[in-house]
Amino acid sequence: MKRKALVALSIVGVLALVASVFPFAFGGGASAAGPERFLIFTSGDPPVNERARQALEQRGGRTLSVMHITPGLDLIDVLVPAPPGELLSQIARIPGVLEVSPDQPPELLDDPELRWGVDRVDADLVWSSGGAGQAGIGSPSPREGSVTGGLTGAGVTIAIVDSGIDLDHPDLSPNLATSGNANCIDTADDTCSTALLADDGYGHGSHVAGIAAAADNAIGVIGVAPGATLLSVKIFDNSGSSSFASVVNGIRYVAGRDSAGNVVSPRRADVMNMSFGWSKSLSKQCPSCVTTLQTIINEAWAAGVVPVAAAGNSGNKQGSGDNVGYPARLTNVLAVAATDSADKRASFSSTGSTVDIAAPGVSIYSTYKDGAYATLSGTSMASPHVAGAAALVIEAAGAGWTPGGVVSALTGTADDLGSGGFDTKYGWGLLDAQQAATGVATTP
Ligand SMILES: [Ca+2]
Ligand SMILES: [Ca+2]
Repeated sequence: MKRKALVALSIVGVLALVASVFPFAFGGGASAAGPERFLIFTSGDPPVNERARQALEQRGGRTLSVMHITPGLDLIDVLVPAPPGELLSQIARIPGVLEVSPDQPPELLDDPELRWGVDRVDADLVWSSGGAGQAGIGSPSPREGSVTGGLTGAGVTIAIVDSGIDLDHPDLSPNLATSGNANCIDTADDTCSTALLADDGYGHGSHVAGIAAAADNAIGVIGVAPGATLLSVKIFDNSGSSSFASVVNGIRYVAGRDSAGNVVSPRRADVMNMSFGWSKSLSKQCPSCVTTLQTIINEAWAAGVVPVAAAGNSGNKQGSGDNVGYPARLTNVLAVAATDSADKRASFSSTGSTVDIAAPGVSIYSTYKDGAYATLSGTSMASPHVAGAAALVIEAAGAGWTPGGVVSALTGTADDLGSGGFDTKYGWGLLDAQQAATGVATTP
């Protein structure tokens, strides 16, 4: 036993050493022996792309897709045989190749250490008043069948860009879009396909979807906007893995664009929830990834989509420093911090000047995969509260609403928390969905 442990330890030591000498060798999340996934950013000139592809394919590499991001920036998503070091150096030296990076898959922003497991409940369970998921969205807490004010998000579509949505969940299926649900991770090139199921085999996306818009149907839970339409845009597979390309394609799908950036449809949703992200060090690891994300977020914004994102789970106990992640820290993204049932910032909730608003994100009970329910924590859970509230604001505003107007309504009516006015822990304060949508102040 002792010897076995020693051997295991020494392998870890060698791996760590190799990884530090060859930073490319263990990036991308693929196994060390198999081909690994990389992102090649180019100036977009066809001869440059061709030279990069030739160099790659002569050495047994494979092009998965070429994405046009913006004039002067193309992204080639590739598989490179191991060890990739020399080939990638060669490609990086081609004039017009701007950057070579290991794939940068995003992470889901629930907190695995706080995952309380799946609680299967009886179908007749009705939302209890103790449910933290409803705290702060206006009181008294809405219960099944008792939604008042006439605002439910009806006619508004919320895209859940996530691990899919449990398509036959009795508390979600009534609100699921009848067409357009797409899978952007199980295709060969991570483009979005409506031919593949956008079902959730992981659980995170179903949880997020329920917080935003679980049905008001006398079972389970009720979402912030129980009359809104849910569009599933699956960018995480059933094991919770994703890729940079699937994010680009998924967000573009919501904005009505194809992977080449061409407008192929009006926007497919009015609100886009992103309970995933990267740490802010993405700007050092892959600067062109950040440029790419800002470009596609701006496309969505210009198409009339309200982008809402989890601020990140990189906060510290004292709430100091700037540790908001991407895409939350980008321009034109509403960044959501997490609070607990006492309206205090969750210690994991990221802080910084790009936090816009706060919402419940600790021990949130919502829908889960396989028809179940679960309690999860994270800024992942805070974000869809705001996405649901955005749907209420849009319904109330009627024709002529703009993403900027929706953002102003949400931040301008938030209940101030922490230090007076805007602060780096809560942004403008705790979401007040009712006041944001109706203009009527409620007692927190
Ligand atoms: Ca329900
Ligand atoms: Ca404040």
